[in-house]
Amino acid sequence: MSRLVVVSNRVASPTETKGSAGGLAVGVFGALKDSGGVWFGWSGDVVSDTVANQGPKLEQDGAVTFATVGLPKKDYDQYYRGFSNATLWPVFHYRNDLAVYDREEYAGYRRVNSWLAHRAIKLLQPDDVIWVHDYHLIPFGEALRAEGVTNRMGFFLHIPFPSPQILLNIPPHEELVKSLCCYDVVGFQTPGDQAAFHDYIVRHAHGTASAEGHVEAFGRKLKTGVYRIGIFPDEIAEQAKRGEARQDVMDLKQSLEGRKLIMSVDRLDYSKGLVERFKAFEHFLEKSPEWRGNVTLVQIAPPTRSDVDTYQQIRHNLEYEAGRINGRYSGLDYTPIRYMNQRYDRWKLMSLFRESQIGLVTPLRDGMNLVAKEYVAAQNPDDPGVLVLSQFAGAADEMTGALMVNPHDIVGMSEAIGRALSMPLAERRERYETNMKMLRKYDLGVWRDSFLADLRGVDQGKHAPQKR
Ligand code: GDG
Repeated sequence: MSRLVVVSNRVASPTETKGSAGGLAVGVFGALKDSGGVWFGWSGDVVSDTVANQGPKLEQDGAVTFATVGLPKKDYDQYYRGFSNATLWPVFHYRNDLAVYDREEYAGYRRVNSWLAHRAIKLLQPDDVIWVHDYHLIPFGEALRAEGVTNRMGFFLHIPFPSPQILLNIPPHEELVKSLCCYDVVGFQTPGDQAAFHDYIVRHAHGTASAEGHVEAFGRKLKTGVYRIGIFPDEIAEQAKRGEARQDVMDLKQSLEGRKLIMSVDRLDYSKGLVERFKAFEHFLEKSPEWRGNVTLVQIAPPTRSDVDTYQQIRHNLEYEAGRINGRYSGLDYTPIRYMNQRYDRWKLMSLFRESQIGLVTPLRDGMNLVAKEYVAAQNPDDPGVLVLSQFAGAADEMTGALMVNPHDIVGMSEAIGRALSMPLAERRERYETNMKMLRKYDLGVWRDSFLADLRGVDQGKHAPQKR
């Protein structure tokens, strides 16, 4: 089997991959171990130009090489903080109102992609299969092609692909889609994302796209597909169960004094609908006085991208809302919302999920949302909690056993909380089983293997220079 080269914005270190990293890193690492290969990308460090140009730092773990580079401050600002996270992220999550566009940042985004591609070329072998991840690296494949790389190359988009009317807001939208067409396989999380891409191809790029995912545009042929990212449910169930008896979890249980628990875990991001969620919980307490003092919402929200302006704003809003609602409904021995702006160990999260009666996962827009899946997998099958899920998470396609909500409908979410809290055991079990079936059918291994099977199936000679 040919080697695999994975390229992602951030590369987990070998120790992280084995320890606290989420399922995704573990899943990708599994594929790398099977075929041998390289995981290439940014180390997460901001360094001087001299250090950045010293070449990738290499760490070996069995048949897998971790190759990382640091980024100079200007590149970090333009590529990561700028175009990736202040333009692409908001627009792809349908938040044009929060997006800024700056030509220099876009130039920096392309420049860094080309620079990264140059660094990666030295690590490549002729029949390596290259798998590029996410919105930071859309032009990476095109940059490799420009250097004459003819390997099979695939791209997976972890976040939503917006409908063309939204995408047109990004001035260089055509260049971005053209870059995507340089890959052999482009993967999306849901049929809706794939359809939005096809729609752009047909209506704005004068190309063709078939229902089977055969796309022709910009003089290129590629395959698109839907590859639903998943988890390994049994591993999570195991982790959640093992944590049950550990001190931190017992402490939490004790501090709840028999109250019902609602769990929410999200990176602190405006796409996750945190403020709306807090308001829905407030509305629930307002309309259901019998529940005041009897139910607690634990919101864990580790900070991310805190140097991008809009992220500071969401943090302030959330702190304000938590304070306001707690001011209104707290008692001497009761705090309705426990809001933690910090990262917790993975096992702890899974055990807390298992202890809770509701998993409240209400993003305004989300590519998939793995927390929704982890919540279900962590439940005790004999007495499972209820997943309340936004219809705008990619996971909503599969998690049909969830109570589905529109995160803009505060009253609707508040009603769903009430319904979940009083749901009979038989219904909870039935909904849990429905969700578990899908988690098993589309687990992380299926995602990885189906994408790689399509990529490995591409004719390797496709991009070879024509002989005269
Ligand atoms: C992107 C897309 C898509 C969260 N807090 C802590 C922690 N987490 C873990 C969760 C979960 C992961 O991080 C978050 O994954 P999500 O899928 O929910 O969301 P994004 O980070 O936005 O991921 C998303 C995903 O890519 C995969 O394709 O589903 O739509 O936006 O695993 O458990 N882990 C630990 N401590 C925390 O405090 N250890």
